[in-house]
Amino acid sequence: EITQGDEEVIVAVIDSGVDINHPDLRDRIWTNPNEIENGVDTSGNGYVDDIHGWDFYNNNNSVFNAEDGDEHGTHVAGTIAATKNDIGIVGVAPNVKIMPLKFLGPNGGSLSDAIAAIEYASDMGATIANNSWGGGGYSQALKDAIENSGMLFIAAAGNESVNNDGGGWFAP
Ligand SMILES: [Ca+2]
Ligand SMILES: [Ca+2]
Ligand SMILES: [Ca+2]
Repeated sequence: EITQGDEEVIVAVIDSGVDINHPDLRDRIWTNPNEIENGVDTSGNGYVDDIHGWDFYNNNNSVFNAEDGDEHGTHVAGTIAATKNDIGIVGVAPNVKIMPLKFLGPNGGSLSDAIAAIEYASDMGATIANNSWGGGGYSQALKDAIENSGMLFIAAAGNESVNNDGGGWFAP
């Protein structure tokens, strides 16, 4: 009676990579309508062949790398939008589309990549960004990117039972 989401709603998963071929996710992955796989930036957004998002960690269009341990982004994507079928799980909004934006790898991620991912999500039509990560100190650049994105910005909270209002630390 509330909502299960809509195909028109794009949720950016800014995280480690997302297994876009997972049977519970493959029908839920966003596709860049203006990009084709041909070795050039067809869509003109500065990213070559960004068919299903971008890997800011490795700086390429492969949004899932098993060797990088891309489990967390896959898990998060499933919690959001795993397909309503007879296998696996069902996400909280199984009708939305997931835009995989990887910026975390085996050694974490960089602030500049996080900001680039936020800007990409906003520019490419995501209206919601899921950010199940944290760490580092206050960043005016990150705050500005979030404020300028116009997206509903979902952030991790409650990890390690820490009060985020107190400036706690939490791992991705
Ligand atoms: Ca492109
Ligand atoms: Ca292309
Ligand atoms: Ca399922």
